[in-house]
Amino acid sequence: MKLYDLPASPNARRVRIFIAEKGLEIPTVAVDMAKGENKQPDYLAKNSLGKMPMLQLDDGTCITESHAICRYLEETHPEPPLMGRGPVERAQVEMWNRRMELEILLPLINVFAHTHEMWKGVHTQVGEWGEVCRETALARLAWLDGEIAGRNFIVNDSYSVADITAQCALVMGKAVGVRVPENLSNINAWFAGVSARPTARA
Ligand SMILES: N[C@@H](CCC(=O)N[C@@H](CS)C(=O)NCC(=O)O)C(=O)O
Repeated sequence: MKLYDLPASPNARRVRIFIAEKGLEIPTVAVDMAKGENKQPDYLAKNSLGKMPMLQLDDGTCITESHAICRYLEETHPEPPLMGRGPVERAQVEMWNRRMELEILLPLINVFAHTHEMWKGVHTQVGEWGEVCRETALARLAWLDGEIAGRNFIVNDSYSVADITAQCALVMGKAVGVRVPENLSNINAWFAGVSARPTARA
């Protein structure tokens, strides 16, 4: 089994942290996007979208989409559970993970994609949309701060994939200048906690 990785990617980081939390050691292959390695025929044959992360199993099966990779690892290595225990908690983790993806991570990725120099000439950038996404991300952070009041984690009282998605989103935010405002004390306390985990820099 090997993980096709993009070290700076928030989506790849989600999977790396998940793997580390499970205590697994999966070899990684760093794909050099700057050199276009992900657009070469051999990579496209494995993942026609040319994106990372991608997990290749020993029988050659390729799984893409960070959440699908995490799902596979959860099923094959259930302990410690990172996707909830029992039907209700599993649904809550799914719900919050999806919220973290759509409401926090996606706007921050859009800020990066539409305002950062790195993407100039690579794809069409709409700077104004990037700025709208910046405002959206800040509004969603204020929302999240209220939601997690009194909690140490995004869902109930244990660390889950929803925390991983949210923490990777905030790391991405820092890279594009969207920092959590100081007055959002619940998020700041939660982020300090998850960032102190030994797996945070996986
Ligand atoms: N929905 C996918 C997104 C994967 C994705 O967009 N990966 C980016 C890095 S964060 C990538 O590989 N981009 C390369 C490209 O678009 O050329 C997931 O969750 O894994």
